[in-house]
Amino acid sequence: MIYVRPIAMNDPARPAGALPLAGGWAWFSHAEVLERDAPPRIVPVADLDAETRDRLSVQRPAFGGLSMDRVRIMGILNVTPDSFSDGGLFLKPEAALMQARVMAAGADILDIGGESTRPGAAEVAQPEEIARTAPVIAALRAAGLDIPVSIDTRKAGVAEAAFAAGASILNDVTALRFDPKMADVASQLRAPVILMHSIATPATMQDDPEYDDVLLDVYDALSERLAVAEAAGIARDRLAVDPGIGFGKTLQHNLALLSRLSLFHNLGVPVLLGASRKRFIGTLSSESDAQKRLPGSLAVALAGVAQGMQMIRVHDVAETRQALSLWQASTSGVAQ
Ligand code: HH2
Repeated sequence: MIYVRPIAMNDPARPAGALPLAGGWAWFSHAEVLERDAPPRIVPVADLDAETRDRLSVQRPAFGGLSMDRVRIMGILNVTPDSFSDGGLFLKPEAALMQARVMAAGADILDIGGESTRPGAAEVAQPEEIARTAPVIAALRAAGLDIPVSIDTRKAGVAEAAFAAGASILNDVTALRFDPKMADVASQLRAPVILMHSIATPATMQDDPEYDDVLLDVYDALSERLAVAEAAGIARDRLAVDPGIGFGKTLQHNLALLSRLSLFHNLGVPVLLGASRKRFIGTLSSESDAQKRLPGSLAVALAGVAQGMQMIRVHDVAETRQALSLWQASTSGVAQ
């Protein structure tokens, strides 16, 4: 089997014959062809078959009502006592609502979670997770905030309660693996779903994770989860994928994924990148305090945008918005 990775470019000068990358801001004139047992090759787009060229270049359908022709910022709001960087800050509903208002000013989506999935985190009982998340979603709707809300959960009951309260996107860090009811519930809710790659559970995922080839293994796993979701009745145009940075991955695994993220466009759906404040940023910058990892987080987010990531999940919404608009202006030569 071969894997075709478009080589993403952002230069204002496009050679004739170059194709738009997933209908977005980047383009590609060459692709890297990867195989498990052969060295990579670089080929011009003219050498790709028509189906592959189409899949890599057509604009993705709108996801959760948001067009995918520009980068969408997902703001993280963890209503938990123990999330790795904002744990305990927004556990009180008033604090969560205030943070939601601040984030809604710059974010395209608010991602609300009631269970930390940081490495080593323990599972939260479903009633407790519902009690943390659903009232906050209801409160922000009651306050007139109409920003799309995604519920970050691996439990079907939490997803149902969140949708009843006003959420409209499901973000499952186990790609529908954890709760046997999740695929059916997502299908019944007609939810747009983000399928994130992870292995095992947060409690054990960092116990020496191993892959044959992390990039290709994660790609195959996401391809399989897309098929499972479709078989459960969730249409392809309601699905997005995420390589799951830090979820069952070493530093080297994370970097191997980040440097070749554009491969995931071959799955034909929008791709989300979540790297904000994560441990590998602390490791590479010698910064143990997660709240001081903004510069590294911005650098990784922009590197993802350069590879055509349609959605980026971040803690620092206003700062990311500023970095993104300057990146866009200075790569395109046009004030946005
Ligand atoms: N990362 C976290 C949680 N949910 N969802 C997606 N789609 N992608 C991610 O990379 C992702 C995610 C972990 O980060 P955070 O929510 O900040 O921490 P915690 O799990 O400790 O609450």
